[in-house]
Amino acid sequence: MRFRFWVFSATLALIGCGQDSGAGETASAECDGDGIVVVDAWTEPARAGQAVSAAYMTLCNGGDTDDALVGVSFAGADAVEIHLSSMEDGVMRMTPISALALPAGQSVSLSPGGAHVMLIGVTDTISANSPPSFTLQFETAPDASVTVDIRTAKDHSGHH
Ligand SMILES: [Cu+2]
Repeated sequence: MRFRFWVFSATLALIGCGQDSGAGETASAECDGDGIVVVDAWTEPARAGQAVSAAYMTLCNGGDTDDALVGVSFAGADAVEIHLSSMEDGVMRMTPISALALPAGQSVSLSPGGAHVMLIGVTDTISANSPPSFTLQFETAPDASVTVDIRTAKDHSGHH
């Protein structure tokens, strides 16, 4: 079991490792919209049986009241968590968070090296032929369904 745990940790480190800039920070910018709009949702291809994968997106809260992303559900993984990456003493760490703040009039980006949606125990193959559909749960706004694009992040190579 020690060995299995090590493999799992190494995979987490690889996935959590993205661009160095912006680690631990959540980029935000002003935005307009009607309620919460999800744009640019993407994930990498993943095999059924893969230990972990991650998904990213930008959430614009165009409403007048602060909200928060409090959960993500996806039928093709054993568990889905919202994680925050941070750099501590040169080591990238990921911390599960129960809510990601979405201030009114701001867009918040989940991106490699920062906040991300962690897919734990992938059970359905994720590919361009079968793009995943997530349901996002918010503190106040109604649930939103989002279809996620498949991309390959080139910046993951060479970091291992
Ligand atoms: Cu993570």
